[in-house]
Amino acid sequence: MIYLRETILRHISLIFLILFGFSSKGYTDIIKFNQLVIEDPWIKESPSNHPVTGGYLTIRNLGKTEDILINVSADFAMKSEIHEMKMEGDVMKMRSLENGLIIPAGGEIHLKPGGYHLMFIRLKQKMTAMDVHKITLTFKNSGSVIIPMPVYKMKHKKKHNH
Ligand SMILES: [Cu+2]
Repeated sequence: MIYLRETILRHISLIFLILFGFSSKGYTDIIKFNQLVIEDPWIKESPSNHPVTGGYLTIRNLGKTEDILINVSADFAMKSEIHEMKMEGDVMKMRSLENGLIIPAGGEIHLKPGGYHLMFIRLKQKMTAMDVHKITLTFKNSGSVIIPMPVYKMKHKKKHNH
């Protein structure tokens, strides 16, 4: 009888461990969406009253046809855009990609600091490290997907454990 109770307790604590293991993270950093795989999304922490910040992620296209990221929206910003960095003379400038960002068939695009990025403009709230925000990405062929994006500090280096 005692043995049985211990076994049950052990099972219950194992279940708690599993639940806690999942809920302590609260989000996943790999999102499969149709033929696309979205990895390591994150938003850069913003200092107080800073009006803008960047969002970063990797988008892989496992399909045989290209797709285009045509829109991004976030309820914590008045406006969200897809940006590229470009040298103009010897000055690095960023500009909005009005026609979207092509994700080539079988290819992958990295949105990262200093390169392509999501731009969240006129923030309605401070982006605080470890908060998780939901944003909507819209692709021309695959449609819209809502993804969780955790906030990290500028120099955050994501460790891969997969
Ligand atoms: Cu930008």
